[in-house]
Amino acid sequence: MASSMASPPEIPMELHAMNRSKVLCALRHRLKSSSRPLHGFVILQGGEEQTRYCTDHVELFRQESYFAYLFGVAEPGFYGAIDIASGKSILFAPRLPDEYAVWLGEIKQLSYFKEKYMVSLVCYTDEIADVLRSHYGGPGKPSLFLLRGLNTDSNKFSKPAEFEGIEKFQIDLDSLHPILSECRVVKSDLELSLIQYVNDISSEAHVEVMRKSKPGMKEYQLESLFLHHTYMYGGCRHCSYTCICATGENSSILHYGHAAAPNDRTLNDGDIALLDMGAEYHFYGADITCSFPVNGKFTEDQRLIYNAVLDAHNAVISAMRPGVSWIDMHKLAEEVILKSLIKGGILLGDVEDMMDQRLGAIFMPHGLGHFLGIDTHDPGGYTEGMERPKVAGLSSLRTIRELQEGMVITVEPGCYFIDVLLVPAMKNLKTSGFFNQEEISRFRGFGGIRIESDVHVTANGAENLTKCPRETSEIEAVMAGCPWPLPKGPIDASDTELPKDSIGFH
Ligand SMILES: [Mn+2]
Repeated sequence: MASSMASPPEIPMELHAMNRSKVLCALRHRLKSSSRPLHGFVILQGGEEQTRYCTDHVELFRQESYFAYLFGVAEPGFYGAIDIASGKSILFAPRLPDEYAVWLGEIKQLSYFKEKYMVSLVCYTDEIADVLRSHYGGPGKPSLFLLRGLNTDSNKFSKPAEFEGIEKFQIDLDSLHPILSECRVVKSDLELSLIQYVNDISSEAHVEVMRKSKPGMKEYQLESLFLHHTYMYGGCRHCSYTCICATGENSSILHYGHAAAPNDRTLNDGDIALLDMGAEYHFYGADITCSFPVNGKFTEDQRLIYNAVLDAHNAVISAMRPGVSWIDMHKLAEEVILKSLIKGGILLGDVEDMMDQRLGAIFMPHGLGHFLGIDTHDPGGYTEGMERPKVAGLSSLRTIRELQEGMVITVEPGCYFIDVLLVPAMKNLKTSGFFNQEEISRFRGFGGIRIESDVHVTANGAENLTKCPRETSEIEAVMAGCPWPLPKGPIDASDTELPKDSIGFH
């Protein structure tokens, strides 16, 4: 019977009260610096429950992320406001029909939400305009600061709040989004402790999956083991994103696991597995990738590519600290990987020339990492006026910012053998000379390796929140039955040959 060293923590609602004061403080500062009055309201509309197409099948609700950040409300159909003058926060709950009590349970009193969510006042959503006007102490029409802005990962816009009577207010659509997004970039200690918790339970689940993987299984069984562990022992009902459980050559498909490629391949002896899976707890998520051989022993080729990626992962984390440019970290990862491929005899020539020709992007077409928090791709990667780089590889970066204390960012270098990139590069006159054609042919169909950890930028360095086996020796030991974390002292190979049943993994 599997068990867990982590257990679901109490949910700290003061986390959201602190988020509100942070946003209020930043907004007041902005208003003051442009000589605008410190009156009006921030108002956000929470998420609505959705049904499946034309049916009455209700999808499991997950709160909209900006609303979750400010109010921590789990239920659908709410609005939330912050009074800029007084700092008071007001929640608006939907007025539920009497039948709700028959089908969906007790209709909660407003006082229940006031206590649960630590706000100054709770009213109904059909009272928004009246309540806001009655709380307004300033002259003229009260201003409303609504959330409208571009998500630079999806290219979609957030939806500004709409409610009856909104025309009686002065609308500001531009001020809030950049301020709120920026507040989400730097994490508080309470946010960090939730992100640490989802990392702990997700790391543990990855180890559980590693231990149970063997040839003959299906990829979806690995997904199922992960989901079971994080829900059963971690109380994580949601995961941060759809699990990517790619094995064999699927491991070079960057976003494998979608409906058209549903983690349904059978694992073969000798395959590499690339598992990108993360749990979510009280809106905050983990984003972790482990790569390992499904039979528990790295081949020489797998070890070469794996260590190239691990060296890049470790070099980046060692170099991370406030003030460091993320573009430089991306290039550092590319350089470490290219140097390893040269050393391994797969590439020929000078690493500087390869960097000039952007050869790194052939093997790692995605960006090095992204902000992480309530969203897997947390906002704030590009601030106003920042433009995406145009060149290959760097154009995939979800942020190009300098690191700052309190940021949480994923470090996820990878090395993949993707035919649609590799074949043209091997033919291109500018890059063909870099390839040892004989050696690289062995890697066609190899798939790829990614190692992804969630890293907190500290005052003078960085702290890795992810606690998975990373060295090849650690992975082999854990897959052979060693406990994790490994007992102190050198790994003794004879200890690792215990049959799995004898130490209770089933
Ligand atoms: Mn990621």
